[in-house]
Amino acid sequence: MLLSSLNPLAVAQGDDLPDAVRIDGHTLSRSDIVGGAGALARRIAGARCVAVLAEPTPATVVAIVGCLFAGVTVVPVPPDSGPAELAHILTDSGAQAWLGKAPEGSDLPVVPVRVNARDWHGHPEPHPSSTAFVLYTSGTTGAPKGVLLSRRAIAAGLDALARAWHWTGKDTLVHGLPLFHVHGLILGLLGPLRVGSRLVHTGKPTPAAYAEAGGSLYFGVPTVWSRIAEDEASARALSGARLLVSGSAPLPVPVFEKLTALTGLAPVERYGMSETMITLSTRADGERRPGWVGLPVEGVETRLVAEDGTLVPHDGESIGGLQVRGPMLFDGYLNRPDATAESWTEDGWFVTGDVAAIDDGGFHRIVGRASTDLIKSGGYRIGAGEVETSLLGHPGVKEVAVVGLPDDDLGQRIVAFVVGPDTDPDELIAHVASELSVHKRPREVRFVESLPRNAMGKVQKKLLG
Ligand code: MLC
Ligand code: AMP
Repeated sequence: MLLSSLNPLAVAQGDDLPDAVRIDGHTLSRSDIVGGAGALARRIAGARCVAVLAEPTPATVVAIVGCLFAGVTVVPVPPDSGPAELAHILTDSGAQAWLGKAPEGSDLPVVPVRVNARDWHGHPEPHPSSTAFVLYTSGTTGAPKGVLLSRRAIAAGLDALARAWHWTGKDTLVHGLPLFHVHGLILGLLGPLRVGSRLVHTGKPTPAAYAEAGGSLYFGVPTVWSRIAEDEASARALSGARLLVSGSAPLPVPVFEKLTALTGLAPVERYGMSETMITLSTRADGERRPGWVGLPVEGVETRLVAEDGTLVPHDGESIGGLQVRGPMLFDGYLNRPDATAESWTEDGWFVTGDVAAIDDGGFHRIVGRASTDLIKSGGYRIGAGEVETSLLGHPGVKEVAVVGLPDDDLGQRIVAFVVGPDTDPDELIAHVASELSVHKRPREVRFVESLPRNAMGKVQKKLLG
């Protein structure tokens, strides 16, 4: 049964489920999670905001649910954050402590998470408008921005997906995605806890681990599905599942087709953002069309707007900037009223920055990003500007342009075009890794005499490749 508020554990009200969550070789029952989180919630009650190093472990599950019980905002931190990124996330969010493990060198206090502690007292339900999470995500330039997600938005977003995918307590969800983004954390952890299904977290999303898990519902980014489609035995092992769901980046049509042929299941593709959760999806009981992401989920409205501000017709061909509104949208970027204001139209629509087409039946096709400066690699969103700033801090780099070039495995791979004396490319890649998280490293560095610029001096990234 779905709840109208965000009681994160609808399951707290049902029967116990001995294997509610399997993660990192451990099995947690519903009562393990409720009792452990309850004990933690008592200890942190009154705190405002804490950081959680989002490793896929039982401690992370208990920490996050404990915060939801206590009404404490969580900042999930990527475990591989480089020092510059980590310092920004902690300062910008104002996190008061680490809950559980802390990375080396951090001077914030640490509150231990005792997975085996138990407390069964209830907790007053925090206000639905309160901020459950600050999720850091890259913009085109500058440091990552903190996306404020309320309890209300998360509840609305998850309930809409449960309806679109017929997701119920009978399902076992399987995925191995990181627990610091909308996909792995909100959909992939809070989803099962709210819907009451089981979760098997595979640690890494490898084809073999997905094949072994025996689930009914699988989540993956396109890189994961493409690797599974290349591993026929693992793909065939998924044929007993109910739904294979892809999102976070475009699912290539050949991968859609190969997966369908091997598993007998046409994947469900859905579209979302950290700022909006999931707004478009094909349905468990509806058409699944390769290259298309389907219809708005419950409560969502969309429109396409041309550069001159006029509305674009829904003829399946004409393209425009995709704007959305709905109950699962974020409450703005933390400490960034400028960026928040820029992302909304005066009449209350969120400007996604993606370009799309809509057909006369309301089906949506995502054509790409309006800006070349947001790269999607392996489903991770990476701002070209952040990587360029890091590279410019290396003495061997005079000028640089970072772009995402097409890649069969990752969708896009990060390539840095560098003007400067020939330096060892690995040294430049290592320099980025010393400041930012692992997936922000360029895969390739190409040295060039100069960067293509227009008459205004702006680098023309579309000419690089
Ligand atoms: C990576 N490696 C590099 C490198 N980059 N080595 C040298 N130079 C570089 N530039 C290393 C990695 O550390 C790894 O090492 C090895 O190369 C393989 O890396 P990889 O090819 O990237 O594979 P992998 O690590 O397996 O990662 C692929 C992936 C991962 C698909 C598992 O990208 C992933 O988890 N993506 C999910 C992102 C996600 O959840 N996005 C959702 C955003 S929310 P080693 O030693 O570790 O093997 C959102 C909203 C929505 O978008 O709609 O959902
Ligand atoms: P993030 O903030 O990491 O959630 O990234 C959001 C971006 O991922 C969107 O703005 C899109 O560009 C992209 N995206 C997510 N899902 C899809 C999809 N199914 N097809 C194409 N792009 C997608």
